[in-house]
Amino acid sequence: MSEQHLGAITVNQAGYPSSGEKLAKFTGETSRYQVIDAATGNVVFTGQTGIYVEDKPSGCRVHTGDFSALTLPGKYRIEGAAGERSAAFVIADKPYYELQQGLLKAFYYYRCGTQLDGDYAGAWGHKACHLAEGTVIGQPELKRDSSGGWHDAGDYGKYSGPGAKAVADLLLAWELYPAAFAGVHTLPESDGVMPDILLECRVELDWLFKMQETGSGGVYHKLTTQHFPGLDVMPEEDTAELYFSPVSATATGDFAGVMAMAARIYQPFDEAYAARCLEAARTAWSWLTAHPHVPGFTNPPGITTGEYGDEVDSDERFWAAAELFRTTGDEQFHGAARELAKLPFPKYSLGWGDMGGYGTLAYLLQGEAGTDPSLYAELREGLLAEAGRLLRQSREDGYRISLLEEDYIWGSNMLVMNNAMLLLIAEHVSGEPEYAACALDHLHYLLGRNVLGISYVSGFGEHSVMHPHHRPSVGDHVLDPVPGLVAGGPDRGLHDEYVREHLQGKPAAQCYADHEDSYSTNEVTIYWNSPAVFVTARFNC
Ligand code: G3I
Ligand code: 9MR
Ligand code: ZN
Repeated sequence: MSEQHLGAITVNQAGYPSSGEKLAKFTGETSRYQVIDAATGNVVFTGQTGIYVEDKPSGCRVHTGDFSALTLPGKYRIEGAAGERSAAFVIADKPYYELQQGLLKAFYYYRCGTQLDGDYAGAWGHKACHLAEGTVIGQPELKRDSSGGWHDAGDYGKYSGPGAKAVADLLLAWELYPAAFAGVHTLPESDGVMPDILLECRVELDWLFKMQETGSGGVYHKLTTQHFPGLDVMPEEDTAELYFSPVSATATGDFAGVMAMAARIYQPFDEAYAARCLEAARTAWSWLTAHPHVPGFTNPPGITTGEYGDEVDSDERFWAAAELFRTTGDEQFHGAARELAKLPFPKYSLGWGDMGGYGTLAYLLQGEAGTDPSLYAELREGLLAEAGRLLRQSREDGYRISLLEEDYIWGSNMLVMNNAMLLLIAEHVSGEPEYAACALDHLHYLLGRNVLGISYVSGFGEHSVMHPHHRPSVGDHVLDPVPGLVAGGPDRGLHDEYVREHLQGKPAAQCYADHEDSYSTNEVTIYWNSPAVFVTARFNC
């Protein structure tokens, strides 16, 4: 699959805004090229690629063709001197509208516990799943309602921390770019008032409430079967017993953070719901203060599903404190955030494991008034320094993204989108447009301007992911995968058998296989989609 695209001309297959910069990337020798109208074959632009970069992550000599002068909306391809052709792309005023809708709709497809039906689900419907009560590990007599929320990924587990990251990205997208979500009412619950993005997040928040231990306020780390089901098992056929794994500090911190955020954001739409979120956040915070030293989560005996282990919980605690402070203005949380900020965890990471960046955003996005001026300045400068580093790295990269060779890890596309998110926050904080231009380059990579010429979003682009490690897409007998899903992307660690057998010795950015067996490069997750929603929202305002 990947080989045939190498040496090709790659573009953002979702297209380019009419007024902006338009670059295509070429591998191989410098060449003349032409842009042709996809329908008529007429040549509309001719150019010559510029100086090349020996690009380490992709292992290729990469040239750039700049056709920014072409601004006429239409559908085009680029043709090289030897007749090779790029995928089709459009030039349009708002080329990413459908993409953003599709990336958000993916969360509807991830829904658990409800039937996805014809009108809303198209060819990709299925029956309601995972409706049984779950057993709390260590308390076999305790059964709890476990239904709802989103499946995590290509598997059907539901994990509190990763769920909180996904919701946080979506809520931040709404908070920063509400215009991008205006007038979209396409869900079964749409009422013309609450925007779809908030309705969709409520699905996951409603499930997260069920993950909070009664009494203590601690949050169960995850809810899964003992083992992953087979790859072609549809959700409603996955009927093995469900287990609540024990409470963890990371899950509890993430829960407090996202509930505090939700309390603020739902307030204008549904006061009672907002109050419930805040109460849940406060009780989670109480659990954290009562449990200052907690070992990191590890899978209990007999459970082999995703661990999401994380030894360090000060970042999740920091997020919780900072977000509770932002929402309530209560000095108790401010004091805690200031103390936690002194600890040496990453302050600008939007991980699933490193959540400190959300705390930093909570602190900065409320504005300076009422904050500690020195902490505010430190976080602001640190954020801009980090964004500056990403900018410099992107300028040196053949494909203009910020990933170094060692950053092509499991879920590298999350880093691509998280870094773009950080750049956009830097734009928001500083007003500097160069950060946004760099973020857009990251979107271009995700949508096909990469060494493999593949769009990593299913259903978007002429050469997009066709065989994700996603159980419904494998099991549903529909040729096309569920659309709008972001695949993990290249992982140089070759963490599954398929890639170990097929991709030995490949450069980092080529360590990807569009094959359903490659769970380490071609799985999909809610928290790889969510930062992509944030990024596309910025370019749809
Ligand atoms: O952080 C280190 C980095 O310092 C090091 O240089 C690099 C070298 O490989 O590794 C980095 O750690 C990686 C870690 O993810 C960081 O995110 C590990 O190698 C890598 O194995 C680990 O992968 C995680 C994977 O589960 C295996 O645990 C993915 O992030 C995580 O997204 C993935 O999550 C799975 C769930 O378990 C189950 N559901 C599906 C989901 C997606 O595949
Ligand atoms: O299918 C599983 C996927 O959802 C997980 O992210 C991945 C990593 O934990 O594991 C996959 O399951 C594989 C298992 O780990 C090893 N045997 C093959 C399974 C895939 O069919
Ligand atoms: Zn389900």
